[in-house]
Amino acid sequence: MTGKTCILIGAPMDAGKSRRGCLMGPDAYRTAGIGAALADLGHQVVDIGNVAPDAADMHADLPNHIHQPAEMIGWTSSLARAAEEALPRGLPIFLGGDHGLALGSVLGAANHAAREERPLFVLWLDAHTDFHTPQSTASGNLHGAPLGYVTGRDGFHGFPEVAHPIPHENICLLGLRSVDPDEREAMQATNVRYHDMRSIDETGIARPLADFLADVEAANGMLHVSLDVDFLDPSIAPAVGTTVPGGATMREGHLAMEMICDSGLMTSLDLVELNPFLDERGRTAQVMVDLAASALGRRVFDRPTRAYS
Ligand code: 5AB
Ligand code: MN
Ligand code: MN
Ligand code: MN
Repeated sequence: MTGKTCILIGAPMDAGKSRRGCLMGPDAYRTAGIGAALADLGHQVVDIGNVAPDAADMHADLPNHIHQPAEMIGWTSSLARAAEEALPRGLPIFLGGDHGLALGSVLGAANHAAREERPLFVLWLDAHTDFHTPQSTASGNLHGAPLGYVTGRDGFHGFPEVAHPIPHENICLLGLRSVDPDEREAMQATNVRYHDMRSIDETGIARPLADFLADVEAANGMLHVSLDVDFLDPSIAPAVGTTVPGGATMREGHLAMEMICDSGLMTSLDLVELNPFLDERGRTAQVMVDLAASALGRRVFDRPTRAYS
Protein backbone atom coordinates (compact mmCIF):
# COMPACT_ATOMS: atom_id res chain seq x y z
CA MET A 1 0.00 0.00 0.00
CA THR A 2 1.32 3.46 -0.78
CA GLY A 3 1.78 5.89 2.07
CA LYS A 4 -1.24 7.85 3.20
CA THR A 5 -1.49 11.04 5.18
CA CYS A 6 -2.88 9.93 8.55
CA ILE A 7 -4.33 12.84 10.49
CA LEU A 8 -4.57 12.14 14.21
CA ILE A 9 -7.41 14.06 15.87
CA GLY A 10 -7.63 13.82 19.65
CA ALA A 11 -11.19 13.91 21.00
CA PRO A 12 -10.85 13.82 24.80
CA MET A 13 -14.57 13.58 25.41
CA ASP A 14 -16.35 11.99 28.32
CA ALA A 15 -19.76 13.63 27.78
CA GLY A 16 -21.40 10.62 26.15
CA LYS A 17 -21.83 8.72 29.41
CA SER A 18 -21.52 9.12 33.18
CA ARG A 19 -18.46 7.00 33.93
CA ARG A 20 -15.31 9.13 33.68
CA GLY A 21 -11.99 8.30 32.08
CA CYS A 22 -12.30 8.19 28.29
CA LEU A 23 -11.00 11.74 28.19
CA MET A 24 -7.54 10.26 28.86
CA GLY A 25 -7.77 8.16 25.68
CA PRO A 26 -5.91 10.42 23.23
CA ASP A 27 -2.90 10.64 25.56
CA ALA A 28 -2.92 6.86 26.04
CA TYR A 29 -2.87 6.24 22.28
CA ARG A 30 -0.02 8.70 21.85
CA THR A 31 1.85 7.12 24.76
CA ALA A 32 1.31 3.67 23.23
CA GLY A 33 3.02 5.00 20.10
CA ILE A 34 0.29 5.31 17.51
CA GLY A 35 2.18 7.98 15.58
CA ALA A 36 5.39 5.98 15.29
CA ALA A 37 3.51 2.77 14.50
CA LEU A 38 1.85 4.39 11.48
CA ALA A 39 4.98 6.24 10.39
CA ASP A 40 6.90 2.93 10.45
CA LEU A 41 4.42 1.63 7.87
CA GLY A 42 5.40 4.41 5.46
CA HIS A 43 2.59 6.84 6.21
CA GLN A 44 2.93 10.53 6.79
CA VAL A 45 1.49 11.21 10.24
CA VAL A 46 0.10 14.61 11.18
CA ASP A 47 -1.07 15.00 14.78
CA ILE A 48 -3.29 18.06 14.98
CA GLY A 49 -3.60 17.73 18.77
CA ASN A 50 -6.87 17.69 20.64
CA VAL A 51 -10.15 19.23 19.53
CA ALA A 52 -12.33 21.08 22.06
CA PRO A 53 -16.13 21.22 22.05
CA ASP A 54 -17.84 24.30 20.63
CA ALA A 55 -19.78 26.42 23.08
CA ALA A 56 -23.38 25.28 22.85
CA ASP A 57 -26.65 25.47 24.74
CA MET A 58 -28.82 22.60 25.75
CA HIS A 59 -32.20 22.43 24.02
CA ALA A 60 -35.41 22.54 26.04
CA ASP A 61 -37.00 19.74 24.00
CA LEU A 62 -34.30 17.21 24.90
CA PRO A 63 -35.43 14.83 27.67
CA ASN A 64 -34.21 15.71 31.16
CA HIS A 65 -32.30 12.49 31.70
CA ILE A 66 -29.81 13.13 28.86
CA HIS A 67 -26.26 13.34 30.23
CA GLN A 68 -24.38 16.59 29.38
CA PRO A 69 -26.58 17.61 26.44
CA ALA A 70 -24.89 20.97 25.78
CA GLU A 71 -21.43 19.38 25.74
CA MET A 72 -22.68 16.69 23.37
CA ILE A 73 -24.03 19.29 20.96
CA GLY A 74 -20.75 21.24 21.17
CA TRP A 75 -18.61 18.17 20.52
CA THR A 76 -20.77 17.13 17.60
CA SER A 77 -20.33 20.42 15.79
CA SER A 78 -16.59 20.78 16.51
CA LEU A 79 -15.77 17.19 15.52
CA ALA A 80 -17.88 17.34 12.35
CA ARG A 81 -15.89 20.42 11.37
CA ALA A 82 -12.61 18.65 12.19
CA ALA A 83 -13.62 15.73 9.97
CA GLU A 84 -14.59 18.01 7.10
CA GLU A 85 -11.30 19.89 7.36
CA ALA A 86 -9.19 16.73 7.53
CA LEU A 87 -10.83 14.56 4.86
CA PRO A 88 -9.66 16.61 1.86
CA ARG A 89 -6.08 16.29 3.18
CA GLY A 90 -5.88 12.68 4.30
CA LEU A 91 -7.31 9.93 6.45
CA PRO A 92 -8.57 11.26 9.79
CA ILE A 93 -8.15 8.97 12.80
CA PHE A 94 -10.25 10.09 15.76
CA LEU A 95 -8.61 9.23 19.05
CA GLY A 96 -11.44 8.99 21.58
CA GLY A 97 -12.96 9.69 23.82
CA ASP A 98 -16.27 7.90 24.14
CA HIS A 99 -18.41 6.79 21.21
CA GLY A 100 -20.38 10.01 21.41
CA LEU A 101 -17.60 11.44 19.26
CA ALA A 102 -19.05 9.53 16.29
CA LEU A 103 -22.06 11.82 16.11
CA GLY A 104 -19.54 14.40 14.89
CA SER A 105 -17.01 12.26 13.02
CA VAL A 106 -19.67 10.49 10.94
CA LEU A 107 -21.68 13.67 10.38
CA GLY A 108 -18.55 15.36 9.02
CA ALA A 109 -17.67 12.35 6.87
CA ALA A 110 -21.21 12.32 5.45
CA ASN A 111 -21.01 16.00 4.60
CA HIS A 112 -17.65 15.48 2.92
CA ALA A 113 -18.84 12.45 0.94
CA ALA A 114 -21.87 14.40 -0.29
CA ARG A 115 -19.54 17.15 -1.53
CA GLU A 116 -17.50 14.50 -3.36
CA GLU A 117 -20.71 13.03 -4.75
CA ARG A 118 -19.81 9.64 -3.34
CA PRO A 119 -21.90 7.48 -1.00
CA LEU A 120 -20.64 7.03 2.57
CA PHE A 121 -20.62 3.55 4.10
CA VAL A 122 -20.13 2.92 7.83
CA LEU A 123 -18.63 -0.18 9.44
CA TRP A 124 -19.53 -0.35 13.15
CA LEU A 125 -17.45 -2.77 15.25
CA ASP A 126 -19.16 -2.90 18.62
CA ALA A 127 -20.91 -5.05 21.22
CA HIS A 128 -23.79 -2.54 21.04
CA THR A 129 -25.95 -1.17 18.24
CA ASP A 130 -25.73 2.48 19.42
CA PHE A 131 -29.02 3.13 17.61
CA HIS A 132 -30.86 5.04 20.34
CA THR A 133 -32.55 8.41 20.16
CA PRO A 134 -32.59 10.86 23.09
CA GLN A 135 -36.11 9.62 23.77
CA SER A 136 -35.41 5.88 23.59
CA THR A 137 -32.22 5.75 25.66
CA ALA A 138 -32.92 4.58 29.21
CA SER A 139 -29.44 5.49 30.46
CA GLY A 140 -29.41 9.00 28.97
CA ASN A 141 -25.89 8.30 27.69
CA LEU A 142 -25.61 9.45 24.10
CA HIS A 143 -22.56 7.26 23.37
CA GLY A 144 -25.37 4.76 22.78
CA ALA A 145 -26.98 6.95 20.09
CA PRO A 146 -24.53 7.90 17.29
CA LEU A 147 -26.03 5.53 14.69
CA GLY A 148 -29.50 6.80 15.57
CA TYR A 149 -28.31 10.34 14.92
CA VAL A 150 -26.41 9.83 11.66
CA THR A 151 -29.22 7.76 10.12
CA GLY A 152 -31.56 10.69 10.70
CA ARG A 153 -33.72 9.35 13.53
CA ASP A 154 -35.91 12.05 15.12
CA GLY A 155 -35.45 13.70 18.47
CA PHE A 156 -31.89 15.10 18.43
CA HIS A 157 -33.14 18.62 19.22
CA GLY A 158 -30.45 21.28 19.16
CA PHE A 159 -27.89 19.09 17.36
CA PRO A 160 -26.51 20.07 13.95
CA GLU A 161 -28.84 19.14 11.13
CA VAL A 162 -28.13 15.77 9.52
CA ALA A 163 -28.29 16.92 5.91
CA HIS A 164 -27.10 13.61 4.47
CA PRO A 165 -28.42 10.74 6.59
CA ILE A 166 -26.53 7.47 6.08
CA PRO A 167 -28.79 5.05 4.18
CA HIS A 168 -29.52 1.97 6.30
CA GLU A 169 -28.18 -0.41 3.65
CA ASN A 170 -24.79 1.39 3.78
CA ILE A 171 -24.25 0.38 7.42
CA CYS A 172 -22.78 -2.89 8.68
CA LEU A 173 -22.43 -3.79 12.37
CA LEU A 174 -20.25 -6.64 13.58
CA GLY A 175 -19.79 -7.98 17.10
CA LEU A 176 -23.24 -7.35 18.60
CA ARG A 177 -24.17 -8.97 21.89
CA SER A 178 -25.90 -6.29 23.99
CA VAL A 179 -28.90 -4.65 22.34
CA ASP A 180 -31.72 -2.83 24.16
CA PRO A 181 -35.32 -3.75 23.25
CA ASP A 182 -36.07 -0.36 21.65
CA GLU A 183 -32.93 -0.53 19.52
CA ARG A 184 -33.68 -4.08 18.45
CA GLU A 185 -37.19 -3.16 17.34
CA ALA A 186 -36.02 -0.09 15.45
CA MET A 187 -33.06 -1.78 13.79
CA GLN A 188 -34.94 -4.88 12.75
CA ALA A 189 -37.35 -2.63 10.86
CA THR A 190 -34.50 -1.37 8.67
CA ASN A 191 -32.10 -2.78 6.05
CA VAL A 192 -29.09 -2.22 8.31
CA ARG A 193 -26.74 -5.21 8.08
CA TYR A 194 -26.36 -6.36 11.68
CA HIS A 195 -24.31 -9.41 12.64
CA ASP A 196 -24.34 -10.57 16.23
CA MET A 197 -21.63 -12.75 17.78
CA ARG A 198 -23.72 -15.85 17.22
CA SER A 199 -23.74 -15.27 13.48
CA ILE A 200 -19.99 -14.53 13.55
CA ASP A 201 -19.49 -17.82 15.40
CA GLU A 202 -21.36 -19.57 12.61
CA THR A 203 -19.99 -17.87 9.48
CA GLY A 204 -16.73 -16.41 10.71
CA ILE A 205 -16.10 -12.69 10.55
CA ALA A 206 -14.63 -12.72 7.04
CA ARG A 207 -17.76 -13.58 5.11
CA PRO A 208 -20.11 -10.76 6.17
CA LEU A 209 -17.23 -8.28 6.05
CA ALA A 210 -16.12 -9.34 2.56
CA ASP A 211 -19.71 -9.00 1.29
CA PHE A 212 -19.96 -5.50 2.74
CA LEU A 213 -16.57 -4.36 1.42
CA ALA A 214 -17.48 -5.64 -2.06
CA ASP A 215 -20.59 -3.46 -2.01
CA VAL A 216 -18.61 -0.41 -0.86
CA GLU A 217 -16.20 -0.95 -3.73
CA ALA A 218 -18.94 -1.51 -6.32
CA ALA A 219 -20.56 1.79 -5.29
CA ASN A 220 -17.25 3.71 -5.31
CA GLY A 221 -18.07 4.48 -1.70
CA MET A 222 -16.11 6.14 1.07
CA LEU A 223 -15.80 4.01 4.21
CA HIS A 224 -15.86 5.21 7.78
CA VAL A 225 -14.79 2.56 10.31
CA SER A 226 -15.85 3.02 13.94
CA LEU A 227 -14.01 0.69 16.32
CA ASP A 228 -15.42 0.49 19.86
CA VAL A 229 -13.07 -1.19 22.36
CA ASP A 230 -15.97 -3.34 23.56
CA PHE A 231 -16.15 -5.05 20.15
CA LEU A 232 -13.26 -7.08 21.56
CA ASP A 233 -13.63 -9.61 24.32
CA PRO A 234 -12.91 -7.97 27.70
CA SER A 235 -10.26 -10.62 28.41
CA ILE A 236 -8.04 -9.00 25.76
CA ALA A 237 -9.36 -5.43 26.07
CA PRO A 238 -10.34 -4.73 29.68
CA ALA A 239 -10.10 -0.91 29.56
CA VAL A 240 -13.71 -0.12 28.79
CA GLY A 241 -16.70 0.84 30.93
CA THR A 242 -19.19 -1.34 29.08
CA THR A 243 -17.59 -4.79 29.19
CA VAL A 244 -19.69 -7.55 27.65
CA PRO A 245 -18.29 -11.10 27.67
CA GLY A 246 -18.23 -13.13 24.48
CA GLY A 247 -16.63 -10.57 22.18
CA ALA A 248 -14.32 -10.75 19.21
CA THR A 249 -11.00 -12.51 19.63
CA MET A 250 -7.63 -10.93 18.93
CA ARG A 251 -7.49 -12.73 15.59
CA GLU A 252 -11.03 -11.76 14.59
CA GLY A 253 -10.12 -8.16 15.33
CA HIS A 254 -6.91 -8.28 13.33
CA LEU A 255 -8.45 -10.20 10.44
CA ALA A 256 -11.17 -7.55 10.14
CA MET A 257 -8.51 -4.83 10.09
CA GLU A 258 -6.34 -6.69 7.58
CA MET A 259 -9.30 -7.15 5.25
CA ILE A 260 -10.18 -3.47 5.57
CA CYS A 261 -6.59 -2.61 4.67
CA ASP A 262 -6.49 -4.96 1.68
CA SER A 263 -9.70 -3.43 0.37
CA GLY A 264 -8.06 -0.01 0.22
CA LEU A 265 -11.48 1.48 0.97
CA MET A 266 -11.19 3.02 4.45
CA THR A 267 -11.31 6.82 4.38
CA SER A 268 -11.73 7.61 8.10
CA LEU A 269 -11.43 5.78 11.43
CA ASP A 270 -12.67 6.18 15.01
CA LEU A 271 -10.89 4.54 17.95
CA VAL A 272 -13.41 4.90 20.78
CA GLU A 273 -14.36 4.00 24.34
CA LEU A 274 -10.84 3.33 25.62
CA ASN A 275 -10.87 4.18 29.33
CA PRO A 276 -7.19 4.25 30.39
CA PHE A 277 -8.27 4.54 34.05
CA LEU A 278 -9.48 0.94 33.77
CA ASP A 279 -6.51 -0.42 31.81
CA GLU A 280 -3.89 -2.92 32.93
CA ARG A 281 -0.39 -1.60 32.23
CA GLY A 282 -1.59 -0.02 28.99
CA ARG A 283 -2.42 -3.26 27.29
CA THR A 284 -5.80 -2.22 25.85
CA ALA A 285 -4.32 0.97 24.44
CA GLN A 286 -1.61 -1.17 22.84
CA VAL A 287 -4.16 -3.58 21.35
CA MET A 288 -6.05 -0.67 19.78
CA VAL A 289 -2.84 0.80 18.35
CA ASP A 290 -1.92 -2.61 16.91
CA LEU A 291 -5.38 -2.93 15.33
CA ALA A 292 -5.04 0.50 13.77
CA ALA A 293 -1.64 -0.56 12.42
CA SER A 294 -3.21 -3.69 10.89
CA ALA A 295 -5.86 -1.53 9.24
CA LEU A 296 -3.09 0.57 7.75
CA GLY A 297 -0.78 -2.11 6.45
CA ARG A 298 1.10 -3.97 9.18
CA ARG A 299 1.75 -7.51 7.99
CA VAL A 300 3.83 -10.52 8.99
CA PHE A 301 4.74 -11.24 5.36
CA ASP A 302 4.29 -9.27 2.15
CA ARG A 303 3.05 -12.30 0.23
CA PRO A 304 2.00 -15.87 0.93
CA THR A 305 4.47 -18.76 0.80
CA ARG A 306 5.72 -19.76 -2.65
CA ALA A 307 3.83 -22.62 -4.16
CA TYR A 308 5.92 -25.80 -4.30
CA SER A 309 5.22 -28.53 -6.84
B1 5AB B 1 -21.23 2.12 23.41
C1 5AB B 1 -26.70 0.91 26.43
N1 5AB B 1 -27.35 0.42 25.24
O1 5AB B 1 -27.86 2.88 25.82
C2 5AB B 1 -27.16 2.35 26.67
O2 5AB B 1 -20.25 1.59 24.35
C3 5AB B 1 -25.22 0.83 26.29
O3 5AB B 1 -20.67 3.25 22.66
C4 5AB B 1 -24.64 1.78 25.29
O4 5AB B 1 -21.46 1.07 22.37
C5 5AB B 1 -23.18 1.51 24.97
O5 5AB B 1 -26.81 2.93 27.72
C6 5AB B 1 -22.59 2.55 24.12
C7 5AB B 1 -27.11 0.04 27.59
MN1 MN C 1 -20.25 2.01 20.82
MN1 MN D 1 -20.11 -0.59 22.76
MN1 MN E 1 -19.18 2.11 26.28
